[in-house]
Amino acid sequence: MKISAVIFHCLFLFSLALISKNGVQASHKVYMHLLESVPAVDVKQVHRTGYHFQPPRNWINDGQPSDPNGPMYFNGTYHLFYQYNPKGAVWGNIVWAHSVSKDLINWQRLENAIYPSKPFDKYGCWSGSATILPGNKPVILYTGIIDANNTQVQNYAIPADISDPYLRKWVKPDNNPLIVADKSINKTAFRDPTTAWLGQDGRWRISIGGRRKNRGIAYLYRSKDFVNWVKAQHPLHSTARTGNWECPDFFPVSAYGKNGLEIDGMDTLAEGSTVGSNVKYVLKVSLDVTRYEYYTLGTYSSKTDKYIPDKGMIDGWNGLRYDYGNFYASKSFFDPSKNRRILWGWANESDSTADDVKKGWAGIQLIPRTISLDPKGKQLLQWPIEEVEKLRGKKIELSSKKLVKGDKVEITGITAAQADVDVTFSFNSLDRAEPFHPSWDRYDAQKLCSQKGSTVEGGLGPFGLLTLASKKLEEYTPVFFRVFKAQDKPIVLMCSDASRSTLKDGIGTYRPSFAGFVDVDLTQKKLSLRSLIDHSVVESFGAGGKTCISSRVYPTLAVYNNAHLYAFNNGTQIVTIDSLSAWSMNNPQNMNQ
Ligand code: DQQ
Repeated sequence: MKISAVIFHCLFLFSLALISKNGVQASHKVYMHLLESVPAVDVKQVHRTGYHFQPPRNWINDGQPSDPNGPMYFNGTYHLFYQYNPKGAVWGNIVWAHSVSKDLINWQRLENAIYPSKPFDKYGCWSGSATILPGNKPVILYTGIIDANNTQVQNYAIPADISDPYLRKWVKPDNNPLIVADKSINKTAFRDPTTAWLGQDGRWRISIGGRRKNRGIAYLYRSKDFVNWVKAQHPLHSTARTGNWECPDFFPVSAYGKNGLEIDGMDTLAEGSTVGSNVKYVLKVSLDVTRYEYYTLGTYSSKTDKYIPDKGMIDGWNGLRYDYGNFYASKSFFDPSKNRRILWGWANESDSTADDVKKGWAGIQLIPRTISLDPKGKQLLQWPIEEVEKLRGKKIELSSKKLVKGDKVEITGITAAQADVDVTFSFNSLDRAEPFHPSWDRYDAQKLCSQKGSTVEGGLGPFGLLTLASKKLEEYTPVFFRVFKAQDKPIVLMCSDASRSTLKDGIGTYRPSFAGFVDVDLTQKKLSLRSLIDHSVVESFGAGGKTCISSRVYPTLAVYNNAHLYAFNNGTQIVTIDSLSAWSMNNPQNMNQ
């Protein structure tokens, strides 16, 4: 076993040892001593985002939002629920907070929708999903915590008044819980029910995340009436040595075009003569041990009720990730108003817990993304929803700008701390690309990025953007590509490197050199990059959304008007900025106020 693999293995065993210490599956860190403290409402604003979703500024105190829950579009309104601690900026006291929007940009905060109040959720209302039942009736399935040992059951909630356009109040009927763990299930790792789908036999299905020893499991339950649920003999899917699966998400994607598909009746669609092989299925799981989200593409039919990943898919820690940075507990939903599937993900802070308490807030929701199948059928494409473009203000453009080795061009005239940048780079040749050393790990992009950072001279690359940069580059977060030669085809590395993002004292601040490989065809000799920059977050989409990386960073100099944006090249191969558009981004009218 290679040293890195040994270290990884040890870390895994160590994590499992922690997990099994009291038999409770860890999820969020619990800071008991901070749960009751309500910080003064002196919210530190400097790293607060402008156009990302955070609870409004003066909502008692800002608390900590985490997992997006039960997103749905109902009667012309988007609903976003999310895990929320109403009492402080650390995880705990979990309720379902609720916000609504007409356009996914401007949000109105409502009262908490689901909160502990009954024996079946007395110790917490954890993550779950919404399903719209026939007759246009929304129902929420969520995990209730019933005791101090974290025993998990599955509950449902329905709107108290279906005619209320905002569905403000939710009731939790007395026939809850709907599902309790049987003896074969670890009841402290049994949570996060998916949106339900209907099989051809007319029965509903849901999946619930968990683990048996180290095997990650997506349990499958069926029901005729949505009330009585029976565990299927075989799970929807499971994978050895992946640890606990949280927040599973299971949905169909169209094999052609960008339109999303409903989950409801999804395998009828797949097997119907008109659609048939035009559908693929996605199973995403949030791996508690690595805190990344992995997905596979595969086949499914409600006759077998098994999801089978396609040949060649890596089903485990080396698999495809939604995002190679800070992005977790995501959930998708079908938006019938625009025939698209939308993905919401949560980005936690990368600063210390003490910083979060001082700021009075922690955690943001990343910009929702449309999700579709890449035309080659081997990966997904993610792209910021088109609505975010409504926030674009002043625009500047650049084209045909050559960057020789060492060049750094400032993109001026926009608010670099709150911006949207879309750039396409081109190059004449791949000849100068460095060879990919056989000893390098094809799956450890992050390690490679930490060794070959943006200042390490290369052949083709590093080139890209320096975001949230101070004037003299004491601080910056580079987002860049580096191309390597390999036997079969070039290997493209994409990095979002937080290692020099702040001068702040290092203690407790996580500054990873996040990175992923980009499976892209370089025949056209072009690479595109879009970055959404918002004070303490940089969300980047490589090659049209094939590889996405989100970083949380805390500059001290590169803030507000002192933040700068550059395009750079530190490779010997000349690179041209074919086209670059950058916009100042406005704040939504009534979000984060
Ligand atoms: N967060 C929730 C759990 C879920 C985890 C608790 C993922 O339901 O597994 O707040 O971040």
